[in-house]
Amino acid sequence: MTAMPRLLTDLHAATLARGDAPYGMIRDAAIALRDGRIAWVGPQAEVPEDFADLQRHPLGGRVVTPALIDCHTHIVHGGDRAVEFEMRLNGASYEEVARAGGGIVSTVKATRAASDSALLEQALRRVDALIAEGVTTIEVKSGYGLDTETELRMLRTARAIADQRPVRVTTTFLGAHATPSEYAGRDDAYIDEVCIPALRAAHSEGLVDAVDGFCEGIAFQPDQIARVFDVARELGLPVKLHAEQLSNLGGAKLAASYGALSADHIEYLDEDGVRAMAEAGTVGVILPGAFYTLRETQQPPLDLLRKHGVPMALATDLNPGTSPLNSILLTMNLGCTLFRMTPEEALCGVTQHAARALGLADLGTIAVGQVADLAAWDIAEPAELSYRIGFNPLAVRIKGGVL
Ligand code: DI6
Ligand code: FE
Repeated sequence: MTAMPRLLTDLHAATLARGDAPYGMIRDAAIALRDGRIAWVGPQAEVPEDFADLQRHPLGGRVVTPALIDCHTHIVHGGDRAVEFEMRLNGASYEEVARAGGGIVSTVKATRAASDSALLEQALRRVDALIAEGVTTIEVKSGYGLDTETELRMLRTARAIADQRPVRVTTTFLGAHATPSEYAGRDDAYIDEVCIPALRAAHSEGLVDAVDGFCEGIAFQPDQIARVFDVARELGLPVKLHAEQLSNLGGAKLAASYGALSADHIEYLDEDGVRAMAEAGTVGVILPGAFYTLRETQQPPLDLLRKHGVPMALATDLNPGTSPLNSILLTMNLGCTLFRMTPEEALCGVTQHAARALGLADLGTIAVGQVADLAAWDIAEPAELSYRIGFNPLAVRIKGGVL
């Protein structure tokens, strides 16, 4: 569908773009859309002559925000981990679960066994739930293949999502997610013989927008992540990192040294790491779904991130093991209730700062020249988006100026 020029009227615009009012709010506003971009935004009483004759589309006094962005997902994967969820609740230890074949390896097995069409079909159902909540951009990681063929299949599937649904997909190579069973005890060999060649193959097929890794005691050490990031830099690809989720290995500081787009999870981040992120312009991505699912206790240092002006994004981390969280709105509520983000920080976290975490400069705010990705909500105040638990007030979703 093409984007017809139009003037959205009778709305309140939470622009997230202007420093003065909270949310950058413009009450009784209008937004002019042209060629899929925002041509003008301001008080409806001040619509310029140029836009006065556009076809009007009244929004009934609703609050309009930038469309939502889920900047950290593992939405493409085979199988699920419901059985191990049940085993754990029946008292099984992580070791018993692992011995029974649970954990990341069980998702790797299911993903390798799944056909391309099955991977896509299962992903589309998860994508549809996010679309229903006003999401127009989704980041999708590989990382459950852990062999070249399956890593490529995962990334091709991610690209195929955007062909099947009105969403923008950015892809992230996460070969350094875990060491597959065939390389048990040989992490370095896996990095050199599989992860890095798979990255090169994926890049040569145009499948990679960014490179990620899991820097953790149960995954990869900083020096192993650095070997992958050196290749990303050689290929001209930006990096991001699962860092300080369960311990502090200095992952965020390592990521910042590569000018990373983001460091994600960061529950165990210290002030040294926060300073490094602030200097590098690295976004802190807050992932309450894994913290909630794992019943973690160490909270990310929001006070330090605020003190040093590190932008905070917020995302589902949708993955079958530690964050089977398929709702960006519930993610906002968890960010506020579990970590005490403010509702304005939460909304900014799934719009403007989520865009920054993906290196997308023309998304995430309502401002002239930005892509016309918008959401109109049946709410009186933006705080309602984080306040409600399990309620979806989306009224209108606009992607690229198309309602
Ligand atoms: N951190 C996590 O919590 C997930 N991956 C990661 O890097 C775990 C993924 C899984 O358990 O399937
Ligand atoms: Fe993740």
